[in-house]
Amino acid sequence: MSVPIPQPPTIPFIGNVTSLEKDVPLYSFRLLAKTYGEIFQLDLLGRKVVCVSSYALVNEVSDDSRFQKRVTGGLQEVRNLVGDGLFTVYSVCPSSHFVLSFEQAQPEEPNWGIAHRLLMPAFGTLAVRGMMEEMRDISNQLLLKWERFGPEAIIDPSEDFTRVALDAIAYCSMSHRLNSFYTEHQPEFTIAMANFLGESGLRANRPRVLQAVMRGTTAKYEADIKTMKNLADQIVSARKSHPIAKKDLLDIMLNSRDPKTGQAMTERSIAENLLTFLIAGHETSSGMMTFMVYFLLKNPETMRKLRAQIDEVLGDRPVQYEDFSKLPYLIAVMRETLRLAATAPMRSAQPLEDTTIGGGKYTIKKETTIVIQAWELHRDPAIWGDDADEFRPERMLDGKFEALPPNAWQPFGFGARGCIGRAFAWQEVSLVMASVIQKFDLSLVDPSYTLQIKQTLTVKPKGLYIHAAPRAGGG
Ligand code: MNH
Repeated sequence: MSVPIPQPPTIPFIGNVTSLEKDVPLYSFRLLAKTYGEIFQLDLLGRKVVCVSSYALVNEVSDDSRFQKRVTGGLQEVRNLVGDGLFTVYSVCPSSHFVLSFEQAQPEEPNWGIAHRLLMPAFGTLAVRGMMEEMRDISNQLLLKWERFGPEAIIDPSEDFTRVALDAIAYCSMSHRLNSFYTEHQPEFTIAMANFLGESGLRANRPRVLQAVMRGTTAKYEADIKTMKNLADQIVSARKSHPIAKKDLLDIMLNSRDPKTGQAMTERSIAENLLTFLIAGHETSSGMMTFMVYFLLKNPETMRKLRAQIDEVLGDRPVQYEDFSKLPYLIAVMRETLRLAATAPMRSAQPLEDTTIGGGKYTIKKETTIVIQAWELHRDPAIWGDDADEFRPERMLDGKFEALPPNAWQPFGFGARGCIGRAFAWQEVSLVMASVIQKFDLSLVDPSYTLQIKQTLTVKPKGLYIHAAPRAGGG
């Protein structure tokens, strides 16, 4: 028997938009989940959105044969910059009504298939392993900066991790140095990207009439897009006129042919995917490292255990790829960080046909947006128990992580449209965080700091400042 999906009271014309906090929609989504339970729906300026947050429902919609990624809201606005790049490409052509089989249900905009097939191996574990020394080059810039600034300096870890993440992606994937550590303020490109992502999120929930009169904001938005496109075009054309020996991602995109169709990627698609990596690959990783610092500083016993393992395995030599498998506690801390603070807090899906979920309880029409709330999923007591809100890396150790039911831990999304940069992010965060903890005693500038969130397309701690004191003995 089908039952209605709960919905908060609506206001004429604008529906539930006022239910969402403008700066941190995540707070509102979480509150609504607490109030209405595992499923509720919202009317956002005529867009109908169904939010699911329990393990049972999320597990059910994590099924590529029935549901596909939906590009909507802020993500749809990001298309203003990266069009049908990997991250923002539409799954089903909006006009298509003929999705008949699983094979045909694969993402349909052709540029997804071509880019996906060319880039999957290039982002695989083995290829990423080959980027270790380039990542270290960037990571060392952070270590050197903190060392030279000394123990009194007030550090904004989110800014410096953003420098690391952006520079690492640019250097590893396109052999381009952004050199973010050599400017006092973030480089023009970084600022343009941050503004662009913030504004993309805001535009998604702004009524058309209001958007139309906000000329200054729109002009700024367009200028930021231009700044970023110019850099991408520059990188591509510089490479075309000066090829290099290295087979980096840019080289693969320029010179390979899709094994399935024999097609090459167009120059536009290459530029869009370069920008896609920069977008998809920096906020999520830098937010993850910032949350990790926050959790470690709030849980000194965890920090002590992690430090002890790092000291035991590494002593004072630089971490190597082979060490990662000997640092299970580091891995557990990383998993637990992404459980409690998935930096991509929501993803959207849509059913391919009118359907029901929850054992026939809830009817969901084809092309309805389903929002999957990772923060709630990752706290479902049915999976995580009564201490689900506690930061406890031990729950990820000794085979417990491997024994989790499918889709219980889903910070990297799901299925065909899941994260392509997972191995890259994992290696980068392992390298940077192992090195930081090996070399510095971290502390909060304000010991009474409590977590606040800054939300753009992703989330990260806001107003977190730390000291980083080089460890006695040189570390
Ligand atoms: Mn990443 C897709 C999370 C690091 C490039 N990424 C996704 C999705 C999630 C995600 C969730 C699915 C989004 C959706 O369903 O709409 N990604 C992360 C997290 C980290 C991360 C939590 C780090 C921590 N991602 C990276 C890095 C890169 C990257 C690093 C690039 C080097 N991610 C992508 C791309 C996609 C994606 C590209 C889109 C893949 C596709 O749709 O085919």
